[in-house]
Amino acid sequence: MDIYLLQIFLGLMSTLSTGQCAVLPNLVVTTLFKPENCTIKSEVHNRLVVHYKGYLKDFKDFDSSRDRNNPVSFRLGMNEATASWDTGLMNMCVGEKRTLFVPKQLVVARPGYEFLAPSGYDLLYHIELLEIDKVGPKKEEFFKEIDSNFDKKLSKDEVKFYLQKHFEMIDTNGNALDDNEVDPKLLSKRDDLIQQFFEREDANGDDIIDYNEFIKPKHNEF
Ligand SMILES: [Ca+2]
Ligand SMILES: [Ca+2]
Repeated sequence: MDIYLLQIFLGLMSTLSTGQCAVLPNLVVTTLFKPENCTIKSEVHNRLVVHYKGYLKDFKDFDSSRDRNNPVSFRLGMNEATASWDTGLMNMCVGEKRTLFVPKQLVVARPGYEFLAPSGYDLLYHIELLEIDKVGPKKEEFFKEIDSNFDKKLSKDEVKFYLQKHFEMIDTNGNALDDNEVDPKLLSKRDDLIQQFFEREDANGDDIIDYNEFIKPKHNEF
């Protein structure tokens, strides 16, 4: 990403809000493997990327991200995936493996994550933490700021509008402008910036950055 665009974007990101974690007394969390190097641990707000396998009571698996070769990403402690994951995957380090036993009365799947938690069954998950993205919540706020029609997709027009809005408030040195005067240097860069932004974030090249494309951690993240 263009460093200048990055500076603008980072500067506009909102501060973090506070997340809450429910206490689930009947959830049984067992650590199967803990790497020796375990200094960075998962906390509320972090975006986690995990592989999991979910089993019903009879040990028949109902779902597996490994079989699909497609890990699941969610924000910890933010009521995104399931209540049991919000609680059971705290203080975990990359490479660590846990099982979570979730009695059926605690099985709650959030919208968009229904595949993780069939209701009416006791569930057992085998989970491996692949990545911790500490900037996840900032990206979340940023996405919402650009997504003016709230459809969880960013169009080029929305990004253009967003940049335009902020170009009217800032000059090339990052100083505030008076009277909605737009710096022509910024305007001349706008289409290039949008192009670079889409090259980076629009993984499937359909000219729409959907929510999952955007929040998926990139290896050269910020
Ligand atoms: Ca949108
Ligand atoms: Ca796309």
